[in-house]
Amino acid sequence: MPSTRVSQELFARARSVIPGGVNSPVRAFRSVGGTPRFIAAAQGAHVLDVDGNRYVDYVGSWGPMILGHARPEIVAAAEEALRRGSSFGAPTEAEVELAEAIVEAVPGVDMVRCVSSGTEATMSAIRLARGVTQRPRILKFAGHYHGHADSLLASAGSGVATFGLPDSPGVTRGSAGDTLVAAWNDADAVRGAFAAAGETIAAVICEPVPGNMGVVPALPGFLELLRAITRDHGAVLILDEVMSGFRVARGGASEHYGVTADLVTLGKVIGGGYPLAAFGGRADIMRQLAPEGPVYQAGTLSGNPVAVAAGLTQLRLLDAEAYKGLEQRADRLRGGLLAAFAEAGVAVQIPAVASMFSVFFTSRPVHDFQVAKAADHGRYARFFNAMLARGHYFPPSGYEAIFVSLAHTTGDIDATIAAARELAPDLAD
Ligand code: KE4
Repeated sequence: MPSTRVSQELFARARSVIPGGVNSPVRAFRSVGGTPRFIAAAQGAHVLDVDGNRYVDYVGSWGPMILGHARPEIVAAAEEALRRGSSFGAPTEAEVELAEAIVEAVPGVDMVRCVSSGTEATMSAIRLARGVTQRPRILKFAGHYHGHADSLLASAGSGVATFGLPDSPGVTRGSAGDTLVAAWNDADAVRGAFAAAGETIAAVICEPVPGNMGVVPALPGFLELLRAITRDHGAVLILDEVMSGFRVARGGASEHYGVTADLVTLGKVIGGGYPLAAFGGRADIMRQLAPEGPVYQAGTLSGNPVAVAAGLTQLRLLDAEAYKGLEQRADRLRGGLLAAFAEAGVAVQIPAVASMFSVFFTSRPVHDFQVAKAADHGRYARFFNAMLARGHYFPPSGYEAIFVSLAHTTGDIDATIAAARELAPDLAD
């Protein structure tokens, strides 16, 4: 069993000065148990922890590292930008180039505003939608995560589309109360919400490829329903592509499904591993943003030159060949895992959209959060820890997406599959 002594020591130190010892909860390994690995370095498809253990990495910093870690072109671009100054609080040419690249790639995006996190992007898109429609309510879906803005930390009550209940202490009923929550893929719940309160709904927001309850694809026609019903009721359709943007296709899920939103939020891949996110969409809506319009939004480090240099370099390397290569890698890994579990008689679902997929230990097809939650997450924890011990770092939660990168070789993926075949019989009980 590889040593984790230094990670354990650091984790003990961290817990005395950082809540839970981490700067983001999922990193704490709470749902899989064990000691979070403190990472010392990363290169290509591999991460190295502080005890010297090397892993094939399928977390990829939760999405940004689509080209692998420390990609030379991105390192060089960031270094070059850094030497010219790290932050000016003033406009730069590179921000214009990044906005133009996003406008060119993402269907329906005429204008873009950069921010520093996905949470800022979705929070701002919601405010903009409420500002332009003068309506208070938003409709989201159970199991979808859009960052930690108050109005989006609302969980579903029982029943069809219910008014959101605060999903965290500190979120007031006031801020969650204007959030309607429906089950994903439940067309009747969406129709019911609009029939009951359509004229008060400013926006529908969804992850068009959910990746925060595991990957739970939209059923055929569901995204088209969201597009039609928002258009019919004068509501804004917001596709939260922070995770799926530039991941499932260059134009994200909008391109993959052929559904054009009014607003799109982006993050992760567009920052190349730096704090950079964005929201964009129809010009008539985006022009309502300050300073051109009355809807206020701002950010000290928005469009940061170093982050923009890295993100722009990453986007410029993501051509059609890149997406073909990503899907080949993901298909190989997914197929190998399915075969390994089938051979061992382990019931598993591995839903996928393009190169995004996740592993649910259940025999039931997973179409919404209820079924995702009913999967055997204890078995996922056993899978996670057994793979980690063998040098393969999957997401430390069954509610996350598995990411390959263009740096993963066939050898890396086949080694991961071999490890899964070896341990699958232990998961059969
Ligand atoms: P950030 O504020 O974490 O940059 O983005 C929030 C966000 C918004 N929308 C979607 C679809 C997202 O997936 C996210 C963040 N994703 C998580 C991964 N499940 C980030 C990892 C973490 O929370 O540490």
